[in-house]
Amino acid sequence: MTQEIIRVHNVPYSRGFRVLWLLEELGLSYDVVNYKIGDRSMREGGLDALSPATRVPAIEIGDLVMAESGAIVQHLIETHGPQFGRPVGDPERPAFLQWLHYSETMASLVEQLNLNHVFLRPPAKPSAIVIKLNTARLRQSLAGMEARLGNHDFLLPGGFSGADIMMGFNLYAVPFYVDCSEFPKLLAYRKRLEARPAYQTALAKEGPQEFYDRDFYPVPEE
Ligand SMILES: N[C@@H](CCC(=O)N[C@@H](CS)C(=O)NCC(=O)O)C(=O)O
Repeated sequence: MTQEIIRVHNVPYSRGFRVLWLLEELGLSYDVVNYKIGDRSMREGGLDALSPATRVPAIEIGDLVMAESGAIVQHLIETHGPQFGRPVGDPERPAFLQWLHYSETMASLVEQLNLNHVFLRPPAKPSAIVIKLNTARLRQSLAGMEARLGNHDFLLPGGFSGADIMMGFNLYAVPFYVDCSEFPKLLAYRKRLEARPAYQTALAKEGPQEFYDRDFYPVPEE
C-alpha cells in the first residue's frame, strides 16, 4: 500500500521536532516546510490555514490537517505505531496520557524563557522577575519528574512511548535555562533518548542549531 503524502510544517528546534522524531521512529517518509519565528514566513506563508494559532508544528497527512504536537503524536501512534502508545484499558494508559500532556506544562515554561531571553529585541526589555519566576517553575517541573522517574529506562515501565518523544524536545531546550546537574536521573534519561537512532536522524535533518546563541542563559539581576 502506498503511504499518504505527509508534510510537516516546522520551525527547526521547535516542538515540531517531536513530530519529526516520531516519523523517523515510524520509518515514514515526509516533507518538511520550514518557517522562521520572527520573520514574515509564519504570518504570510499560509500557516494560518493549517494551524488555528498559526503555530508549528502542523501536519498534512493526505487530506487531513492537524496542529498541536501532542494531538499529532497521539494520532500518528494510533494510526501508524501502536507500539509507542498505550490503548484504552492498558494499565499504563493514565500515566501515558499524564506524561504526554505534562510535556506541555514544561514546554510552556521553556516558551516563556525563549520569549524573554531569545526573541525580545530592543527597545523591548526582558523582565528579570518573569524570567526568575519561570525558571523556578521550570526547575520545579523537572524536580517533580526526577522524583518520579523510577528505575526504568523511559517514562513508562513498559518501555519507550510517545510520551518520551513529547519530552525529548523539552529536554533538549531545558539545559539552556536550568543547570540540570541536580537531576542525575533526568540527565541519564536524556542520554537514552539522544542515543536513539531516530532521534539522531531527526536532529541531523534539522540542520545546525541556530536558535540559542550561548550554552546557558542565567537569570538576570533584578
Ligand atoms: N501546544 C502547541 C504549541 C505550539 C507552539 O507554540 N509552537 C511554537 C514553536 S515551539 C510556535 O509556533 N511559536 C510561534 C509563535 O508563538 O508565534 C503544540 O504543542 O503544538
